[in-house]
Amino acid sequence: MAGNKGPLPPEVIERHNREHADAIAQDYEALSRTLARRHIDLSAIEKKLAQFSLALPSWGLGTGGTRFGRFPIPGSPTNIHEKLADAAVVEQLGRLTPRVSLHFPWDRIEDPAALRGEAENLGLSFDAVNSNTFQDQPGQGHSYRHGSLSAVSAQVRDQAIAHNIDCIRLGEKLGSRALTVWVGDGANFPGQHSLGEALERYIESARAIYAALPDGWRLFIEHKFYEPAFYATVIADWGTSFLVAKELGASAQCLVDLGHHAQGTNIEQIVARLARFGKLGGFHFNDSKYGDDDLDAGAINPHQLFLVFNELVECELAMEGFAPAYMIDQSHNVTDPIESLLLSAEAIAGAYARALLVDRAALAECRSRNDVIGAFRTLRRAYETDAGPLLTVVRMALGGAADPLALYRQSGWRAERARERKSSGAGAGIV
Ligand code: LRH
Ligand code: MN
Repeated sequence: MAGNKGPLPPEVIERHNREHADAIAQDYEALSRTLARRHIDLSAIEKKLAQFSLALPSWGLGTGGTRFGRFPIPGSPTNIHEKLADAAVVEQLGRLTPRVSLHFPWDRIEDPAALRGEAENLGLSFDAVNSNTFQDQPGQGHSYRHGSLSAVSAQVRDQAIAHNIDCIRLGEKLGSRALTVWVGDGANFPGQHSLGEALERYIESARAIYAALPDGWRLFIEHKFYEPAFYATVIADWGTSFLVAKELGASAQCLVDLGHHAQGTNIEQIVARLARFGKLGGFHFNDSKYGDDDLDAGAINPHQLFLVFNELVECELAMEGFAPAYMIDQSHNVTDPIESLLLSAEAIAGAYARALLVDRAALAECRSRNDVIGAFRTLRRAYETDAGPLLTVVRMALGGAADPLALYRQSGWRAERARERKSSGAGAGIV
């Protein structure tokens, strides 16, 4: 965020940081001494961390829910303008999330050019846009009850293709450079649809969307192994997503949503494979214990997040211009979304920071002579390093808060919004 464009008074952050400066300096000094003994150059790592950033999900700024219910909190955002204001608070305090990923038609945009200006004034820009052909909208011509891009009906497919192209055109006006396509298309019963023909119809539809991509745009294909289909999902896994992306062309890549894999899946290996073949387009970071729980990133399995970033750092070192789109996709059912996003962004940056602290030379050396425990310990040592002081110093240098969560709570932002915002009926978060 250039300068200080956020909704919170900058002097409030400056006073807060002055109060924390000594403690942070002591913690940072201790960490620097520890890392110096490991011959780790902190300044190079700080430069990388200062360049690291994520996109917030517009749909994650409202309270999410499940099919069993949703419990909005007072002061939840009720439209895109209020969502951007909340996103700007997350960015102003955490300095990790200067972009927002929009979801259409959940986000109703009257004037894209004006919204683009509004976002810029808040220090924000727009990342990949998301289409939605997994719900029927009022007045919609054809239902997605039996699928969308892979539907048997050509009219349904054409409607879904047209919606995706509309999302691209809207995204262009907003300065976005990618479209994420996740479809819930699939079957609940064996025999319900032809597993082969359904994919062929999806590929044919995706080709039409791909052909509408402006120069420099990417198409992200998001796989998911189940839900809402509970027997077969058309784009169920990374293999199918990869083959379709290859089939479409160089501007088509795969998006890895961490929650979209069967239990026990080695997601970091999927990341390494997709990156190796130039098809790793981006991520939807979140966490899960059972299904696609969309829990806060790092809340359940922070080690997996670290191992994913360990692969990403190896790719950064091996591949020129390696730049997947880093986005968050969470559903905040029982927390204040701003608090969850502040902590999740920090957990994701923390996983990256620890991956940057891996002694790569020592790791390569252990691997070269099959020193299994040596290699494991080299990784584990970085994972067990508290990178907190490092992240804090980088965040404060970028104008963020020493303790974003504490300052957010002190700011009274949500209580003030509760006084001014009308209660958010349906549609602020997922469900
Ligand atoms: C599907 C998904 C997809 C979004 C939706 C909000 O589960 O991960 O990325 O469109 O959540
Ligand atoms: Mn997702």
